[in-house]
Amino acid sequence: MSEWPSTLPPFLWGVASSSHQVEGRQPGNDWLSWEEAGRTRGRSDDHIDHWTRYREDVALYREMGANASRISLEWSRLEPEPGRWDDDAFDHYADMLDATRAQGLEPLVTISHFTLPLFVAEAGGWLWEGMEEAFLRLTEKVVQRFSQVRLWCTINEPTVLPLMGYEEGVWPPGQRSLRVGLRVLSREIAIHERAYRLIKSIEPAALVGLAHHVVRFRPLVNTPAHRALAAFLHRTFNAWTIDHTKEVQDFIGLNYYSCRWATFRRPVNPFPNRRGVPLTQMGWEIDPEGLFDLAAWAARYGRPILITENGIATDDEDERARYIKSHVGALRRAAAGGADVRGYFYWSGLDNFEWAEGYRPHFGLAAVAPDGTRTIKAGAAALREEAAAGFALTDGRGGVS
Ligand code: IFM
Repeated sequence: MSEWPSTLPPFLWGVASSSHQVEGRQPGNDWLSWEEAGRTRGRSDDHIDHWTRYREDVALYREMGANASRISLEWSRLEPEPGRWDDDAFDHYADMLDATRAQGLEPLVTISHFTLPLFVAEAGGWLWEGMEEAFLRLTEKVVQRFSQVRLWCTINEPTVLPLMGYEEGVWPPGQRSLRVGLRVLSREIAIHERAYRLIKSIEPAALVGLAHHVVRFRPLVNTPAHRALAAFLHRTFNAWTIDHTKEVQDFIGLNYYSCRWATFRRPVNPFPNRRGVPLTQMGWEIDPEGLFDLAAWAARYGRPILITENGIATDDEDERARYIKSHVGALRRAAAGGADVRGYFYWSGLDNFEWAEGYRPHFGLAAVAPDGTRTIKAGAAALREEAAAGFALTDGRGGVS
């Protein structure tokens, strides 16, 4: 059982992003190659340029009411060739983290958020036999160098990468095999376990976890068979990964966006939408109650819960504000019921590059013009208001502070 350290803010109000989605000036990684091969709706470019505008951005996050920022490290910058570490890139990230802390924002740092250096991807990516050792070398280097970081996430969405890249084939490396996808997932879990132990051996006080994508599965029709199917999908997609890593997670990090409806309609698709309901720019249904259910469910693991991502792609700022308020409200209810919720990270601070979907989905609390000018959107006020209202904590055993 892990406790929440008194040295951290009692509740983290954060914004989340990842290197490839906002930094620009990428030196070359598997996603850039995928984009160059025409596999995405448009290519990522340098207009956001968080890599050089990070000071402005962390000030903006502060203005949005945040006291935390989740970022990821771009492995291809830190180790552009096997064993060649780029000191300038390390220094640059150190500056970024210092600037983050100087704004009063607690950094939560993800080591791997989907992208891989070319030398790793070309050797076989997550299935390369040298992957585990390479990932651990990177982990050791970054944890030793960035000792100001107290919250580490080893791997972002370990189930999404195998699904999109190895089963559906719409992300790199473009394979289409469930069997291979499952091998990737078990490899990620094994790597997480070793990385967790390594980080704790270097920084025993750091909190280490995953950011796990969860979906609320609901029965499309209220029959025992549909309920059983929804429960099965929950066990396989949501619970399995946490069940297999619960001894090596100091917090349960959940990325939650939406629900999906369990149905036997053909072709069989474990992630169908309901028909005739409003959907976001990502084609996802809005279901704050799903976040309540999943936070309440995750309380069983006896760890602090961080919502490491939650957000909406829309151009309707009233809708964005309602989304934030209803989801934070759901979390407040889960906490009142005993879930030890310690953070809410909105995805994302800035409009950014949404992988295969390109720049069209607008998740950001701030818009970014082609010349890089940032403009905070009206919907961002919802995060500021929620943060100002504070969050009633529970100790996970029914006590409230
Ligand atoms: O943009 C992504 C992020 O990289 C991982 N989680 C889901 C987000 C929205 O699709």
